[in-house]
Amino acid sequence: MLTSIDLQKLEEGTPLYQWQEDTIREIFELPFPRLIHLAQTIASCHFATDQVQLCTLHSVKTGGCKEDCAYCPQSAHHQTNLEGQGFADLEDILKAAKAAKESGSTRFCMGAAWRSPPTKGESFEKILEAVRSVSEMGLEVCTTLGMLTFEQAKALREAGVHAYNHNLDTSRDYYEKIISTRTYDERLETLKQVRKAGMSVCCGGIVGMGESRDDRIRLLRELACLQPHPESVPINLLVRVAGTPLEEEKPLDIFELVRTIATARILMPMSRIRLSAGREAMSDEAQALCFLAGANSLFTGEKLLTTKNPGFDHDLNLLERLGMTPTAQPEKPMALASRSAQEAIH
Ligand code: SAM
Ligand code: DTB
Ligand code: SF4
Repeated sequence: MLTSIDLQKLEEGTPLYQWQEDTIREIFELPFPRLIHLAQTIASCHFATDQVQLCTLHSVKTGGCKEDCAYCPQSAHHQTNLEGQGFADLEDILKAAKAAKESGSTRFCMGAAWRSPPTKGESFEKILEAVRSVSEMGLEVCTTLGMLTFEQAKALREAGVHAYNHNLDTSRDYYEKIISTRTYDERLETLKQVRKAGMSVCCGGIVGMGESRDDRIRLLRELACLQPHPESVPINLLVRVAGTPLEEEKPLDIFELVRTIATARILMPMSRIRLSAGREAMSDEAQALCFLAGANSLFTGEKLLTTKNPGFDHDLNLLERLGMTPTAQPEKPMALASRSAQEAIH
C-alpha cells in the first residue's frame, strides 16, 4: 500500500516513478468513496479543482491509415463509413482554431491518420505552417501524427508545438491483441524522441476494449513509471464504431473508467488527466464523477477527430451547473494544499 511517506510526497508535489503493480491494484480497488476522496485530496494539492482545461481536436488528414488499430475508424484495414480526406486546407484549420479559441479552448490539437508523417512531399511542411499560424493565435498547440524521428520532433518543436500526443493505449500484453502493425517499444521510442526535442508529452490510453482490470492497472503502471510523467494523460472510453473489430464490444462499467481516472490522478498528481473520447455515451452525472475522480481536462467541440462529441454549449452548460469554469491561459498547477492526503486515506 502507499506509505505515509509516499502520501506526503504526492501531496507536496514530489512525483514517484517506481510503482509496483500490487500497490496500484490496492489503490484502484479501494472502496469507491475512499478512492474518490484520496484522488480529490491529491488533486486539490496541485490544481484549482473547480477549473477544467478545454482542448479542441481537429483532424488534418482523415482516414486511410496503414495501421490496423482495432478501435480506430481511420484504419484502412477496416470498412467503416468514413469519408477520407487528404491534408486539410490551412484556411479551414485556422477557422476551426479561431472557433475553438472563441469558445474557451486554450489548446488546439491537430491529428493525422498516419503511421508516421511522410518524410517526402508537402504535408509535413504544411503541418509546420499550420503549427506556426495556430500558435500565433495564442493557442497552445498539440499535434498527434504517429511515430516521429528526432528530426521531425525537433522541427515540430521549433515550429511551436507545445505537446505531442502519442498513446500507449493499453497494457503491453493486451497491445498485440489490438494492433499488429507496430510494437509497444516503438511507441515508447517516439515518446523518447518527443522528450528529447523538448515537447511536453501527452500520453494515455483507452478503456473498454475488452481488456481486464489488470490490463488497466498495467497501463497505469507504464504511464506512472515514465520519468518525468506525461504532462497530460488522456483517458479515452472506447467509441464503438461500426465496421471496426471492436464494434460489438460490451460497454464497460462506467465505474471502471472512474477508478482508472482516480488512480491516474493519484499516481501522477501533477499531470492533467483528460476525460477524452467516449463522453457522447456518458451521462452528465458520470462526467461529474470523473471530475470528482480528478479529471481536469476535456476535449470539447462537436467532433473529436471523426466521431461525435458533446458540443461547446453542452460542456459550458455542464461546467456552469457544477460551478466549474474553463481554465484561463496560461495556467500553472497551483499549490492549494488545504487538506492532508494522509487524512483522506486513513
Ligand atoms: N495516428 C496517430 C496515432 O495513432 O498516434 C494519431 C491519431 S490517433 C486517432 C490518436 C488516439 O485516438 C489513439 O491513440 C487512440 O487512443 C484514440 N482513439 C482512436 N480511435 C478511438 C476510439 N474509437 N475510441 C477511443 N479512442 C480512440
Ligand atoms: C486522445 O487520446 N484521444 C483523442 C486525441 N488523443 C487525439 C482522439 C480520440 C479519437 C476518437 C475517435 C475519433 O473521433 O476518430
Ligand atoms: Fe492510424 Fe492512429 Fe487510427 Fe491507429 S489510431 S489506425 S495509427 S490513425
